[in-house]
Amino acid sequence: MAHINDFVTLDREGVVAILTADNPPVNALSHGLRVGLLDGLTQAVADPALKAIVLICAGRTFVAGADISEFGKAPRAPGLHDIVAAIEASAKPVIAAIHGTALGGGLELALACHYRIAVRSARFGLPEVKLGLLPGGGGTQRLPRLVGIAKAMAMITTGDMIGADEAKEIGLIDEIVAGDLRAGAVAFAEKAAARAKPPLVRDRDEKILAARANPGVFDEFRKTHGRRWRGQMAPNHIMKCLEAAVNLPFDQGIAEERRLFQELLASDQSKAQRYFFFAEREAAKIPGLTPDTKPVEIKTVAVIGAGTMGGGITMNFANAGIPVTLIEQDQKNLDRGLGVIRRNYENTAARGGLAADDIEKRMALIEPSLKIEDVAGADLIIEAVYENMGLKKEIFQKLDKLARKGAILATNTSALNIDEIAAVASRPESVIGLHFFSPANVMRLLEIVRAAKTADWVVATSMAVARKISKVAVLVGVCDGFVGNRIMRARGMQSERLLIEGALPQQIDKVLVDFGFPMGPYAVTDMGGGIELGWRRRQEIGAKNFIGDSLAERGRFGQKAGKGFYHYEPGSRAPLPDPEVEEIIKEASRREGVDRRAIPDQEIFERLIYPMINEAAKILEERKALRASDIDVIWVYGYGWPLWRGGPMFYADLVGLKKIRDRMLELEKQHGSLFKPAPLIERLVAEDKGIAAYKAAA
Ligand code: T1G
Repeated sequence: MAHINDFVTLDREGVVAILTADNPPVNALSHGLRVGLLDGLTQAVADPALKAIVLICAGRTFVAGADISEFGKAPRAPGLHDIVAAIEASAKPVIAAIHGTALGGGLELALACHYRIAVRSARFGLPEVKLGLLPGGGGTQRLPRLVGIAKAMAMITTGDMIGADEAKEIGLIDEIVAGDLRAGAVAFAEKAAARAKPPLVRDRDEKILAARANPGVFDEFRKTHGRRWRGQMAPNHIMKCLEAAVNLPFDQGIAEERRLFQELLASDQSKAQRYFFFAEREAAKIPGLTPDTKPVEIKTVAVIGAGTMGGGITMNFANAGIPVTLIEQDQKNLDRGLGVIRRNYENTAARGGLAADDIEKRMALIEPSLKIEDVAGADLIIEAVYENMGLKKEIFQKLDKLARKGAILATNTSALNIDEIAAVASRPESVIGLHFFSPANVMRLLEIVRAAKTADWVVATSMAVARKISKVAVLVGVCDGFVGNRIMRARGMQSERLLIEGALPQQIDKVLVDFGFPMGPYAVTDMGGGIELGWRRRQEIGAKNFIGDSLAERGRFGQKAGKGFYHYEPGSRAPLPDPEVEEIIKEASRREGVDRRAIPDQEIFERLIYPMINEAAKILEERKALRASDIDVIWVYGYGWPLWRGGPMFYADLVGLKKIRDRMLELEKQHGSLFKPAPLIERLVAEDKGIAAYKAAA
C-alpha cells in the first residue's frame, strides 16, 4: 500500500488499482483530499501494470461533497474539476465504489467515472440547493445525461437523496454489489479492464436529445414547483443550468454552470444557508456537560394528555418505534385523541408517505390508558395537559410518586415556569421541559428547557431522544416564553401597535411574506386557533385586549370558524380581508385616541424584525440560549424564518448591527422602550462585532 498523502492510499490487487480516500468524518473533498486523489490517479494511470482503477472511501461514507468550510476562502488547486478531467482523460476505466451517501461533489466525482457501483444501502444526491448553491462540479450537465431531465430536475432542485435500487433503475449506477464492496469493486474492475471503455457520461446524449424534443418541460416544471422556490436564487439558477445541458454543447454547459455557481457562491442567500448548515449542527453540542455524562436509553415513554399536543407527541415516538402509553382522564377524550392519530396516519398513507400496514404497526405501539399509574414503567414521561400551572403541578406531584426511579419527568409547557413545576417534585433534577411545536408530529423544532436543577444526564438524554425522534433540538433556559415564543411576543406587541396606528392584518402579513415567511402572523393565528387560545387565557387572568376580545366575542376563531383576522370561503383556506375586522381595528384606534395613518412597508418591517433581534440579544445576555446561532435554528425550524435568510441573528449582521441600533434609537423616540437597544447590542456595536457568532455560554 502506498500513502499518496494523509488522505489517500493506493493499493494494488492484480491489475486493479484501489485508490482509498480517508478524510473523516464524511470524506469531504478538502484540499488535502483533492491533492491526494489527483496524485493517486496520476500514478495509477501512469503505471503500465495497472489496467483499471477503483475509487473507494474509508469510514462511513463515500465522498459527501465539497468541504463546506472551505467556501468563502480563496480556492486552492486542484479543484474538483481538475480531478474530473483527470478521470475522464484516463485511458483506464475508473470505477466509483459507493457506500454511505455520495452527495454533491462526491456524486459529481462518481459521475465523471466510467462506472458507478454501490452497496444496496448507499444513497445518492446533489443537495447543493440546500446550501443556496448548485452542483458546481458538472452535476447539472452529467446527471441528466444519465437519468434524464425530469429526474435530474427533481433531484437537483430539491436536493433529495435516492436509494441504490432507484439509482440502478434510472441508470445512475451500473451495479449493486452484494457483500463486500471492495471485493465486488475489484471483480467489477477486472472485467471492465478486459473490455472496451464505455462512453464518458459527458458524451452520452441520448437522454438529452429526448429532452431537446420537448422544450416545454422546463416551464412546466417551473409552473408546478416554482411557488416553493419563491425568493430563492439557487433553484432558478439550477433550472438554467439544466436548460444549458439540453441546449448547449457540453463544454459550454459546463461554462454556464460554473458562471451561475460563482454567482450563487457570492450571494447572501448561500452565505446564509452555509452558515445555517453549521449552526444547526452546533445546536446539538452542549458545552459544560460533565465529561462522563452519558444519555440513558429511552425504551418506553408515557404521554399525559391525548389532546392536539399529546397526540402529536405520541406519534413522534411511535414513528421511531418506541412504545408509548397515552394517558387521558376520560374515555371520550382518549378515543378522540386516538382517532386523530389514526386519521393522521391514514392521511399520510393516502399521500404515499406511509405503507398501509405501517399504520397498524405504529398504532400497536401506542398503549391507551385511563390510569396515570401506568406511567410506572416509563423511562420518559411527558406531561401535555392544558396550559394551567395548578393542573401541571398536580400532575407532577402524582408523577413524582408513580414514576420509576431514574425516569425523566418532562413538561410540554410552552411558557410556564418549569422551576416552579419542578419544585413540587422530590426529584427536581429529573424534571425538564420538552417544548414541542404544533403540529408536534410535523414541526421538527424541539426546545429543550433546562430548569435550574435539571441534571446533566437528563439534558444529555433529552438531546439524544430528540435526535431519535428526528427533532432538531435546541437547549434553552427557563424564562417567560423560553426563546422562540418570547421573541415572537416582542414582534406581536409591535404588530398590535401597528394595527392601532394604521396598518391592517393583510399589510403586515404581506410585508413578512414578501420577506420570505411562508405565511404572515395573522394568517398563522387564524390557522392555529390563536384568537380563541389568547381569549381564554386572558379570561383566566382577567386581562383585556380590545381587538382579540372583539374577534373572539364574534366567534371569529380563525380558519376552523370560517373567520378570524380574515374571512375564509367555505372549503377554502385562502385568507380574505374582512371589513368587519377593519371596523374592529379602527374602533380600537378610536378608543386609544389614535389618528390612523398610512404606514410604509419598510417601517412595518423594521418595527416587526428589530424588536425580535433586540429580544434575542436580551435572551443571550440572560444566558437563556447558549449561542446566537441557536436562536436562528429556533426561528428557521419553529417559525418559518426563510432558511435563505439565515435567521434573525444572521440577518442582523447582514443589515449591520450598528445600522439596526441607530434605527432602533430613532424608533425608541417615537415608539418607546421596546426599541431601547439591549446592552449586548450596544457592546457589540462598540466593539464593531456582529451578533451571529456570539456565544453566551462558556
Ligand atoms: N463539508 C464539511 N463538513 C461536513 C460536510 C461537508 N460537506 N458534511 C458534513 N460535515 C461535517 C458536519 O459539519 C459534522 O461536523 C460532521 O461532518 C458530521 O455531519 C462542488 C459545491 C453527509 C448526510 O451538502 O448532508 O459538494 O459537527 O452531523 O447526520 O457541487 O453531513 O461533527 O464537527 O451532518 O451523519 C454538498 C452535507 C456540499 C452534504 C451525514 N454536500 N452533509 O449526516 O452527520 S457542496 C452536502 C450532510 C458541494 C459541489 C458542491 C450530512 C451527511 P461536526 P452530520 P450525519
